[in-house]
Amino acid sequence: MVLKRYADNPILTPADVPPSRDDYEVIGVFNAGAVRLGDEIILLLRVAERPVQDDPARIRIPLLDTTVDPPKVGELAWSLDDPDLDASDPRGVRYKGRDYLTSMSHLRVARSRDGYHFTVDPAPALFPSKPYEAYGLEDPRITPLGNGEFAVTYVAVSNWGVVTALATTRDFVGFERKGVIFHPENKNSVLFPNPKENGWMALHRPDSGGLGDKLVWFSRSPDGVHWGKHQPLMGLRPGMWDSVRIGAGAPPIKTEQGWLAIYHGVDDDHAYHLGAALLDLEDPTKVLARSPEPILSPTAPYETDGFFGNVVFTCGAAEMPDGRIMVYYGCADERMAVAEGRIEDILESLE
Ligand code: MAN
Repeated sequence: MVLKRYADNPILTPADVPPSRDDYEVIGVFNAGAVRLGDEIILLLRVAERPVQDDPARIRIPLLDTTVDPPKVGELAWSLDDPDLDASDPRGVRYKGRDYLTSMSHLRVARSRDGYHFTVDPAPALFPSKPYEAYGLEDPRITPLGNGEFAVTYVAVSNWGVVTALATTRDFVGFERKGVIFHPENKNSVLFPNPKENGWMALHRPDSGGLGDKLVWFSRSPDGVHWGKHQPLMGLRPGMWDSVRIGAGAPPIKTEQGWLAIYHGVDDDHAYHLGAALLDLEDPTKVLARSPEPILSPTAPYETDGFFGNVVFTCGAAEMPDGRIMVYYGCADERMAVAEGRIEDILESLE
């Protein structure tokens, strides 16, 4: 594998993260956005939590109650033998034809000086507060905008569907919500850095739910909020590691050879791998090369076993001054790990 795992992985587990309230338990800390800021690495963690499950015969699920103003955290509970309940997928339940998630995620900041040991903030940075966020905020990607600001594209989930929303921040303390930028169903969205120099560009993954492959699209915007010129960029490759579905991961990195985009791919056995693509510098709608083999596959026990096993999934990587790249990734929808490599080695592995 081109990426080498840190020997003391995982770097964060649910036990390292206090819940947002006393009657809740954290069941996952994963799929974090990452950015190097001065001499620190900042992670924006996806923290999944739920009410403490105190009765083995019942399931309690969290969600934002948007019937009150301001919205507040509420919950639904059902008996597990209720014939109207389908709880066969650990990630979600279906009750009387309506889908819910079994946990609600928020975004939490963690900081590190060495890139391996992180201090997690005691309280959420971005917590569900809008109707389109009623089931949670997930999988944030952080892009430096080149003016001291950072864009955070995140997945917002509600009974309206799965959308991509945008927030901006200067300090990872205060955040400004800019609203939904890609309507349902859309996730795995990431912005290219420095829009002043490169234009506003995004990779994202619409999903019609009906006819058509789940592939990566490319779009442009005049301001980061209004998006258009949508076009398919990268498709599925039957028989390979990215045969079933793909999605953009870390923000594309500008290299002399082109934009290096690390993305995830799902194979025929439902395993989530990481690989990379090289996009033309002048015209990023041209894909120049892709990973013939994954640069990281779920083989370590903390990747194969967990809440949802056989998953390595990245939302962020940190470019180091010495040409290394630290790729932060969620393992089995439960914990965070880091693997590193040299950008030139990743580029060389592409075909
Ligand atoms: C999938 C998984 C979950 C996520 C939902 C909604 O089921 O990626 O982790 O919560 O989609 O985005």
